[in-house]
Amino acid sequence: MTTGTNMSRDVADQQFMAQALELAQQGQGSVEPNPMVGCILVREGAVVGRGYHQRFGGPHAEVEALRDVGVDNASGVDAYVTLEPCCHHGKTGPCTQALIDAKVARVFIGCEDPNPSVAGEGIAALRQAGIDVVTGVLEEHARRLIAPFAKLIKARRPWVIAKWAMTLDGKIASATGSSKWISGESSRALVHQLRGRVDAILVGRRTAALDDPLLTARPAGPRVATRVVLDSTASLPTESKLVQSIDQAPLLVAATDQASAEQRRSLEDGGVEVLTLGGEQRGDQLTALLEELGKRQLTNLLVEGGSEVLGSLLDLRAIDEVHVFIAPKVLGGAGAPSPIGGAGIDDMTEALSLCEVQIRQLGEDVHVHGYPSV
Ligand code: AOF
Ligand code: ZN
Repeated sequence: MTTGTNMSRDVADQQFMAQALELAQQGQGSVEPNPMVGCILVREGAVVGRGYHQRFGGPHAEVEALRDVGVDNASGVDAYVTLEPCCHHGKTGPCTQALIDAKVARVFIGCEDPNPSVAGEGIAALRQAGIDVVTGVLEEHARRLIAPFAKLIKARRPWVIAKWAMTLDGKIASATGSSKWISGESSRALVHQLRGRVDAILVGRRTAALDDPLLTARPAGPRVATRVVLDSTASLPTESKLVQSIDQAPLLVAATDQASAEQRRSLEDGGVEVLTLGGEQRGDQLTALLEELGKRQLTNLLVEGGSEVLGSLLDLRAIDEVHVFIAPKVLGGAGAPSPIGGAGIDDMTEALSLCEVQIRQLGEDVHVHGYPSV
């Protein structure tokens, strides 16, 4: 049975871990393909040091926090780290050694590091040095924070974020293709924030033709995403805004062997990279694309439509996170497209359902965010 004192002790531990998790989030968009990590140092119930992994290749959270308190003043502190401290020599030295050298008393950990060079060995190294280690503090939150990193490390594919905006009657454009704008300004601002922190943004050829989008983040975020168009024949016009804005962000056209050498060359002359995806079916080609993006260490992929691409991703069960914006507008029209095409799911009991759902109002729109349950 948990005693009263232990109970309040646990609550305090969770509160410190919650602070570390919040701190970690500040690295979002700057640390990938590394994980976001935060660290809080506590002495006698008071926070004395804070740190987070700020940018890829930079010092780890624990080192930042030790520097914050002063390495020589850290003896006897408790460290709250959202991720198991590393024990390997990467771009920086092992954090386990930094904590041991600083003589911290105890280490509280959110979740294990899925990186095979760490994977429990960091915890073991700390214990071996006689440090008290408590694992699994706010573990679900800690895992959620590093889910894209874990996906890239384990599946070698990016984390797929599907986004769409639709009317109350579930349309993403009118029957004639008009779609500007379904969602309001606040919703679009959130999409620009997403664009500014992901590694790549994917659209289908038809969406690129109909909307002629730029797919850049305005205002710019911490990261410039590579724009990707799924375009089997590489027929994206060189006059399109995507090609014309090549100096603002890289553009990758994911074609197949159906693309003529001439089409390729005209895009390549405009500074576009043209990729040839293997596979007969759309699904196989998309899988090949995800694998290629994973090889390039791209952690987060935002998919902005259209319904064919999102449909294929749903059919592949390849969607990891969903942002939907529902505008209080009605378009009607039997021929007006809905957000997700593809083969779809036959049985209602098999429908993709979201978990950890958050619903909020953004201007006049409703924003639904969640993760497909596995
Ligand atoms: C930690 N604290 O703040 C982070 C960790 O190439 P490096 O040296 O930056 O190491 C990257 C790996 O270290 C990364 O794959 C993950 O396993 C771990 N990240 N570990 O103790 C941190 N960012
Ligand atoms: Zn480290």
